[in-house]
Amino acid sequence: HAPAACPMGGDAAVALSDAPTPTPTELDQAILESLRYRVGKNEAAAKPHDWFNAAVKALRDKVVDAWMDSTTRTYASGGKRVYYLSLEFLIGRLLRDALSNLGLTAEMEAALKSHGLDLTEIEELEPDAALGNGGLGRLAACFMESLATLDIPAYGYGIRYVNGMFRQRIKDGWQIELPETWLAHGNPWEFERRESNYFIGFGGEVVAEGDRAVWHPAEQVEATAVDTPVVGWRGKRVNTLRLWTASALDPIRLDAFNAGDHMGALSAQVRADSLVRVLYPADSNEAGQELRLRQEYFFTSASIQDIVRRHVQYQEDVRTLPEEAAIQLNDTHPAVAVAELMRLLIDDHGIEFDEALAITRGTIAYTNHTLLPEALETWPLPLFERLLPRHMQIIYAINSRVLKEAHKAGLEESAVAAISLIAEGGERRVRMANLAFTGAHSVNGVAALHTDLMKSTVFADLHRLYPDRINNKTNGVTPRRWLQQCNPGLTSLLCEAIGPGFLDDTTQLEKLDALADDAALQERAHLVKRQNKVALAAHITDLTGVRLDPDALFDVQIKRIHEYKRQLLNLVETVALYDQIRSHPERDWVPRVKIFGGKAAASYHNAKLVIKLAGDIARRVNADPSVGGLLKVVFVPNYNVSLAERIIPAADLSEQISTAGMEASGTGNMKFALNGALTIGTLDGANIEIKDRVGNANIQIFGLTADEVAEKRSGGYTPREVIEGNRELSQAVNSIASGVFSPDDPGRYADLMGGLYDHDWFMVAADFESYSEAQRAIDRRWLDQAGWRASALRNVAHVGWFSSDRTIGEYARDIWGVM
Ligand code: GPQ
Repeated sequence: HAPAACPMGGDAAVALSDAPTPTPTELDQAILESLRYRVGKNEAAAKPHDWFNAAVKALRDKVVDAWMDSTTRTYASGGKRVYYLSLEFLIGRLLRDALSNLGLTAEMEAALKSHGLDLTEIEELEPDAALGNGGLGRLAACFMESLATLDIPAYGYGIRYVNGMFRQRIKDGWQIELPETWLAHGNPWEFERRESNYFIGFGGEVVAEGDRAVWHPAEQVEATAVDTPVVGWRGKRVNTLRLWTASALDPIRLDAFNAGDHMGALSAQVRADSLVRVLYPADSNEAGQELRLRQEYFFTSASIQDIVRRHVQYQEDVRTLPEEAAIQLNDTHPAVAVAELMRLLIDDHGIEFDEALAITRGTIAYTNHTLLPEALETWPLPLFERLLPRHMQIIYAINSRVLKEAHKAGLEESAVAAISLIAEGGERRVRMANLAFTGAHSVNGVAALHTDLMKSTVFADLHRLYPDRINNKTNGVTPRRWLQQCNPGLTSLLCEAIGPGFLDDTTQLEKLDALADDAALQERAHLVKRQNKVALAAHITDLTGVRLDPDALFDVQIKRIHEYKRQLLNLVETVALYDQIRSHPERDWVPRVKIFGGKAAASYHNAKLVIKLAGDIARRVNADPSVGGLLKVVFVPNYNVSLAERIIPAADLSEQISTAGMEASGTGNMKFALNGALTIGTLDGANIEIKDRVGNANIQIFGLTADEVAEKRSGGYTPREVIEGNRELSQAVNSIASGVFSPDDPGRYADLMGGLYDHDWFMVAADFESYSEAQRAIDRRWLDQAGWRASALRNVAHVGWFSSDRTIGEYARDIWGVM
């Protein structure tokens, strides 16, 4: 899969830090040695999985060489380090990534081939590291790669979940959640660091000893570091992703065991294990259980202790922390870092409260990823106080400073109440977003609209008090994984067309604009896309049995299932289209394949129902001879990073149709455009910035704006009238509601459709007509193939700005003060 025409293809242009690029025989030698001495097999006995392990371990040695170089350089230069704290890292596979970034793909291919093995088949043996839910976790993974690429000394900190994102099975159309077991065959990439361990306390009490507060936790667990190297583009730098695992201080109580209580003897270890056992599958919605708060504190405390230890070991004076360390909080999941750092500064280092707060603010910055009220973390105060009594004291003390400032600034009572770290009225709760905001020097949103809405809605009063704190950092995606690695055909073509400069600077993709009308280039880009579609179609047939026509328009919506993302709008329009095709078979319909994929949180009833509805529609439509293959619908099970890497390069149309004002940014939107798909989307999140760059002629925008949504919600929106006033819409909604697609259970969708009539919070009815017109406009664009292909090329040309290298460059300059 190495693009032949590209200098990167043979990886000849890749300059490794020091080490000379090994010839195939050297790498082959290393693999054979690794097979023998680390896997313990010879060639005759080796199974494919043994070869996979041997190949990774041989490659890992090259990674380690560059890793040591990077670490030595960092310690020698003494430069500021960046720490990215995230409860999620949605990494996917690493073999292709490491090979490509080190420039060893061709060598590995040749080495494996000499043993009759195919690299693409070996790659398939690697499980996805799925330690994240969706966009937030994937962003963290893209950022780690860009930090290494930009040669910024950085550590990612998170949890080494034993079970990552659940595996989704579709049984009779319903989602079933199965445990995911990525570590079942070991993890050849990681290094356990038994010497890097910390005690993490929970519960107990705080006692005054003189003028010091001393926390005596009732319970302690030990956090141990497990490190994974993160290779940047061209292997310039290798950084560390440090994930924590947990163990009991006393793994077995022998007295209890000997007395016959075999389970009780192990209970401390079981409790510790539970901390790192499973990723909460909640995405943009609350997971308000105690175990979640324990997970958050466990990994945050271990990380902050590690950061402070590293600092004092080399700098002695803890007061210089802000000059040497920048801590970025990925959403509020690690927001307790504010109180934890304060605790260490005050209780362990004897620093006064106000100075501790200044140091904390100088070090910490916070990224917000949603405005959805149900996703803003708050914890019942009694729970928080029971689990973290010392932190609760510190939070009260911060709050008292902040509220005094608010009064001094002359803010009215309602504003002061909104700013408080404690929500009053009803059950008192600790507001993690307010804690993060007040404990940080920078608070950023992830797209321009989102940042504006932060200022005018959820953080309006905090923004009045601290008007310089909120700033925007529009998200980005790594072009290595999301262009070079997932779409070698297009990468190779681009190298030929505009030269390889874009591999190091994606803004050079702009050169493609001048060539977008070139018929020969259009044809070649079309053939690349078609090849990708053929490959995807074969894969989907394997997974689902559904056969797809690679010449149809591939229309894709892949993302978590969420009402605000409006898979339902897409499905209702699909039903309307189905009706139209049957009523007017004589029209010049564009053959379409509607591809859906995504997971629903296990407890999210409507999201699970949407999956079932997609399956019900698919079964009916795909079997109907009267649509004559003009419409196919498929729900691809177990959507994950690896599946995204197959689907995105094969997409013609990217569905980014969230209710305006609700999708903070989106990042899938960027990946699709980078691979030459056109976007059909609302003026939401980063869609707006994509539109600004590709131009209105190369994107299909529809629907209400965020302001219009807010206005409609504030009164006078009657979805029933809208539905009844649109024949296509009411027909589609009524047919779903009355059981046309669910004859086995005709009432299945009655409530779901009833919700559209009665409140329609997500504006499905309000946006239907505009969406449906936009879809017909897409059909017209498709019928003009030259126009479509030029638009596709212009999308690629103008979205280089959405590289996470650009995003990380902005964080580095504006927030962290590195670079
Ligand atoms: N996002 Cl709060 C998640 O994926 N999970 C979450 O829990 C929250 C946000 C997403 C957000 O919905 C997208 O619009 C963003 O593009 C993404 O974070 C990265 O910022």
